[in-house]
Amino acid sequence: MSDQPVDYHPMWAELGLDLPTHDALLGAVGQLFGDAYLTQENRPQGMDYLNFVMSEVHGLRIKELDDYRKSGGKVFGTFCLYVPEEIIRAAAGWCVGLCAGAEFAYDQVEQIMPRNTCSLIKSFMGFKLAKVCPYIESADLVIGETTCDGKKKAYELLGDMHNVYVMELPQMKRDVDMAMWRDEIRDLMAKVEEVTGNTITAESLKASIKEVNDKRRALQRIAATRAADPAPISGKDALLATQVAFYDDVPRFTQMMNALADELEARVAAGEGVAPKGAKRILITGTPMALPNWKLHDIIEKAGAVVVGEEMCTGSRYYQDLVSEDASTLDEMVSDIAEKYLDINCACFTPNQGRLEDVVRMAKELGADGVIDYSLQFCGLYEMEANAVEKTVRDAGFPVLKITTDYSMEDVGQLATRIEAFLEML
Ligand code: BJ8
Repeated sequence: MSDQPVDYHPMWAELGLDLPTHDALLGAVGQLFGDAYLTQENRPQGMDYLNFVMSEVHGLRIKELDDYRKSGGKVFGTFCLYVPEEIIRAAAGWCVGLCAGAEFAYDQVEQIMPRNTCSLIKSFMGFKLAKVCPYIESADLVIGETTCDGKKKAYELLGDMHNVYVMELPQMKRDVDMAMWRDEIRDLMAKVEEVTGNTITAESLKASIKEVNDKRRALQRIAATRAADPAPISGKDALLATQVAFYDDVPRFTQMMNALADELEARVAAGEGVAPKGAKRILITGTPMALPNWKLHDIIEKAGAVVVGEEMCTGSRYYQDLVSEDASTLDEMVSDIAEKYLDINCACFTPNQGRLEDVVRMAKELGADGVIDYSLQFCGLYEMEANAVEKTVRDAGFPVLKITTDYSMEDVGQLATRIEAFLEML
């Protein structure tokens, strides 16, 4: 076998990427990863797998998607936790997360949407407009959802450039909302069957429920080890595991994350950790951090603290609940899926008391010294809810710091100063 690195440029060209711009993006992400990740000491060996995945994030994984599509398979891109991966996999579709976590081509983006739009939306639109995301270009269908107003309208714009389907998500959790949500999931099933040409059966859905639950169980094991002092894994590494969960092959990822969890459990038993025992422990709550957004974790951990949990969609909201595996009919399974997904505590719901309870519970279980509430600028939902989070967390006895930021690196110095001051008073 040759040791020559594979040249993926022909594949990227076939997907329609703008090659010079894409090369520049990959170079920047590689540098960011090196600075944030490869400078860490005493990382678990199991992180080698995620390092490898990152080194091939636009390479080998895209090649796998490409091969799958060439053999007749279909790929579905999603932006939000509410889109059930189980449904897609039950029709032999592959699901990839698309939320983008880097500032890109904002000049083009601001020609079609307001400047004061959150970074997450601007980023995915920038990736599309600049033709630098091989995931969206590999997606036969992008599945959006009516969560926040910005996303809703952005999907209309995206619909002019890509094949888009939007799920209607209720914004309350009453019985009537659940009934409507079940219907939405049935409609999604029909759409996925149409795109894949495959029928979802009770058997295939049962298998995919189990498979996706297994992925969540592996992430739950990793999360549980973070309650130990010293923490056996950095917050940055744990965040990366959840970010990669949205892209990677499900059975392979589950296997590798269970191996990582074995290692972390052994570290806990041996009293080994990544930060010195007694390092300040931080729980983060807020808007999701899509790849390659590692900004806040990086600042906190370079200041000597350790992030022990994320109450966010790239964290506990992704893996803390499982779909029941008891059902035997298709209808029962759809109900179980609807129930599990409507239980996610996103700020687009009113009221959203469950999130407040989760934050306090997690802060206690993980032995946090303080909580950082993180909102992306111009995200009205999370910025508004930050006040309730602050009050609830403070009333429960935890110091809290509210941070509003975006994907730019301009405020890193200022954030570092605020975070260092917060850590000192803990
Ligand atoms: S379930 S958090 S992934 S909607 S940050 S785009 S809300 S303006 S991301 Fe989300 Fe699903 Fe909810 Fe999770 Fe809008 Fe806010 Fe931007 Fe946001």
